[in-house]
Amino acid sequence: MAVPRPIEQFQLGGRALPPCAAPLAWRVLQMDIRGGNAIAAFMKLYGSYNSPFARHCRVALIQAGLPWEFVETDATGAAKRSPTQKVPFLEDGDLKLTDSSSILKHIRDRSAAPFLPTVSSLERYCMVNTALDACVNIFLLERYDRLRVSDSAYLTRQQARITSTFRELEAGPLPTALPLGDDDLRLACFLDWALFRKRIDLDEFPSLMALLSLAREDQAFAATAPVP
Ligand SMILES: N[C@@H](CCC(=O)N[C@@H](CS)C(=O)NCC(=O)O)C(=O)O
Repeated sequence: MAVPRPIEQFQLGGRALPPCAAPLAWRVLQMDIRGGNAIAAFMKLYGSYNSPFARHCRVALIQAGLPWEFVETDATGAAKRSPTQKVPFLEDGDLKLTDSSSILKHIRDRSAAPFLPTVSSLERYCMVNTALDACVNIFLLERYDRLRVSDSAYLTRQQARITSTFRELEAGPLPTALPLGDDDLRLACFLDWALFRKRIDLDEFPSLMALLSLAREDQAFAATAPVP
């Protein structure tokens, strides 16, 4: 049986509206009347609930407190609507963004919040992303082509990349208090997804597990947890 999903599309100021209030609020939110012209005032994020990239964008949207809609989209939908054929992608009026990083930059800008303000935070975010891409690549090859890491020299290299990145991140420094920056949020989205998909074992990486536990104390992060 299908598991009911949280109604994120009716977020207002970070609070989910009850379903009965949502349709009216939804219509009101769509309109920003200026000089008699109605303009769209909400963003549409296309993605899947369990994508770690889309989750990071959902966390940022909840934190920003801006009106937005989540449009659940599978690989076929992504192939039709985005040139990269990946999720997430975002529409904000005429603006179309096809990567979680540009989406995050846009959301943070719209809410006057910083996005990876230092070279070291950008570097850390990129490093995490490289390992996350490798892990998603391994996962999708297994799912689509039944290809296992042990069957492929390149996938063995991808797996080694993930392990060496985790070792580097485990050595720290890691944050001990909220709020997390986008580098650590990306890492937490990665770790939670990889545990959910049984891609990693964090026994060897207690500091990374501590970071994930800290992230789970964040309301927006907790509200967007992967759903089996
Ligand atoms: N660089 C992209 C990566 C997004 C990505 O890999 N998304 C996965 C889902 S988690 C996807 O759509 N994969 C489909 C495919 O590879 O065909 C981003 O940051 O948004």
